[in-house]
Amino acid sequence: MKRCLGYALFIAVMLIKLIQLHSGLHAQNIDMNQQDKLISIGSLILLSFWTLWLPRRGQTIALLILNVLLTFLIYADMVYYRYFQDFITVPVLLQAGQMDALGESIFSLLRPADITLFADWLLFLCYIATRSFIFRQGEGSAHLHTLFYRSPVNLTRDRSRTKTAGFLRRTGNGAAALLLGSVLTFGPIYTYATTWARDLFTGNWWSLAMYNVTGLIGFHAYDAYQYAKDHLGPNPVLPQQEAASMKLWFAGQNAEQAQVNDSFGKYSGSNIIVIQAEAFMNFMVGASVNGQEVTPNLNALMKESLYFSHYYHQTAQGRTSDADFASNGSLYPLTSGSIFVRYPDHHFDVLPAILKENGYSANAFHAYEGSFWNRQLMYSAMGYDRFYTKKDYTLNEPLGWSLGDKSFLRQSLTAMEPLKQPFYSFLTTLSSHYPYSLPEEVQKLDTGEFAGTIFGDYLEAIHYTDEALGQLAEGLKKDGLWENTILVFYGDHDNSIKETSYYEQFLGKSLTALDMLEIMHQVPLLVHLPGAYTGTIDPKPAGQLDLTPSLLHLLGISRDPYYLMGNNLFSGQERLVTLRSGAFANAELAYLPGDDGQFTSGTCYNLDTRGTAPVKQCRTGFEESKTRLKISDDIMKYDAIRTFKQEDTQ
Ligand code: GP9
Ligand code: MN
Repeated sequence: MKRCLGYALFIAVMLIKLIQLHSGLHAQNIDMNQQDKLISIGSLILLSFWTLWLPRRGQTIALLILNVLLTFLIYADMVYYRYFQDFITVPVLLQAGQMDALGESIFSLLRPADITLFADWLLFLCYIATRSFIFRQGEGSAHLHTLFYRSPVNLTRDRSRTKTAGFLRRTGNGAAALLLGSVLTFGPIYTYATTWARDLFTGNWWSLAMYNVTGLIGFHAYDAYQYAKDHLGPNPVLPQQEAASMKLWFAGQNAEQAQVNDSFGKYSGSNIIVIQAEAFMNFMVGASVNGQEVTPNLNALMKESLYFSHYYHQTAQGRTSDADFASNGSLYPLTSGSIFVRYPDHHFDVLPAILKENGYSANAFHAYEGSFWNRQLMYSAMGYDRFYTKKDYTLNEPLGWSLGDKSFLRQSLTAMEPLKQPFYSFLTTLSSHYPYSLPEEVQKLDTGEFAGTIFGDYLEAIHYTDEALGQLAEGLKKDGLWENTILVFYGDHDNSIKETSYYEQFLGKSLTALDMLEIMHQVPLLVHLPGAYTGTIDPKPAGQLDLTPSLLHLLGISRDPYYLMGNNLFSGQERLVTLRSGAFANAELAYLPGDDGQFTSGTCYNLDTRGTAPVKQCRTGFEESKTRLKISDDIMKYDAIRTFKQEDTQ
């Protein structure tokens, strides 16, 4: 009886912790429903039923160990979710070296109230302390070790039982628990998987949607299973029919997007400098705080450049590396982990390699550890001649994680000067990384009402990076590179500051879900072209996948031999921009998926009225978005571009 009570206590305590995690997920407005709770109880039983087969002491120890491990997992997920709005997966764990580098960032994600997650440990320690005190006082026959060892009373009783009876009872209890756990877990999951979550186990487009079906333990079990399936068996083979329809899709996209118009090849032979700026969002471009422009240099450059005012970042768990891959490889990121880490050995058509085939030199610049996001390996696979990492820079302006952007861009420019022209240079900035706290002597923006908040710090960090951009433009002019270089500047992803109130306060208006979708997903894209150019704003939706096809167009390089999914921003064709979550925007509509990923639970918006539209109007965009995400996922899974290329050269 005591054994069962202890076991029930373990399940109850762990359930409370899972509920605590659930209530901290911003994406969830609702409490766990009854079925979700049953799944959680069931999966806790499945995780621990075997402890009932152990003798009492063994069971106590096993439950304590399970409690510690599971509590750590829940807490790690909780903290990780606060930053990434996602759960830790096996590929993320394989990037665990990066967690060290997050250092201060991780610390700022911890909350005092988190201690409640460990309350049972504290109670347990108090219990131990009290027992040992009583023991020291010599009062009572209880020995501290009776917690783990059979009491003399039990020993006497056990002796009177046959070993077989005890064994049979334990076996029966464990088996009953296994059965109960399976029913509680798989019953409701089966109901979900055969109704609203029908596509989830085939598409797996979003960790949160999966979690909503399986609960946290199920999510991790499924993720581990997926990882093992991906990596522990023979290489998966792409079915012929699927390969043919993928190739057909690419042929159609190439035919539609490869328009030989006036701008095709207009800047052929130009150098290209692409700056991917950390967490540089679009909402504050052109805006002021306390009468001071946040991005005065970008605003000035816009007057003589092409600026895409509705440019979407298309990143997922791989954050900076996803932005890099979407922009250079024109494919979607993975639902889980980073392509840089999971598939550096796969074949992709990427901008540096394509430009190298066309006589360019190609170099990557990032003043940080070369191993972060597996760049060292991935950049050499992408065809860069050289990757300039932290060790190639003089750390004369230490800031945040590494070198300040001003010095980073200055030193990178110096390194570019002797390069063989035309060159392609890809630069990734870092100073405006979360949590955005710059030392006072660097702060130049009076953020007024935002001073002392993370949002104020963010504006300050962006203002600094903007100044670095201005200085780089000046440097390029001095060097004489300005006139034969296409300068591209875009943001990698959002700033992870989710509180709508900051944006409402900053923009001075209340914001809808559509406004927030745009704010959190739009980053600026500025393209400065050689020669005189009057500033132009392109307000149609565009996204990071479109960068490589568009640059190839300007250089007059045909996209036909390559497998690139993005739009050509100079084709004059309609554009569909799909995000990893399945959200999309085209010229008229935007679609925001619901938590379960089902079409009808999403919201369709009319971009003219900015109100909601009947969801069926978004059906076509939804289906095409799903097709694109699946093609991209299949390319990753089957290393399909390698096969396509082999077939193409036969
Ligand atoms: C570090 C930098 C930051 O090298 O790219 O990555 P993020 O945390 O934004 O993905
Ligand atoms: Mn980043």
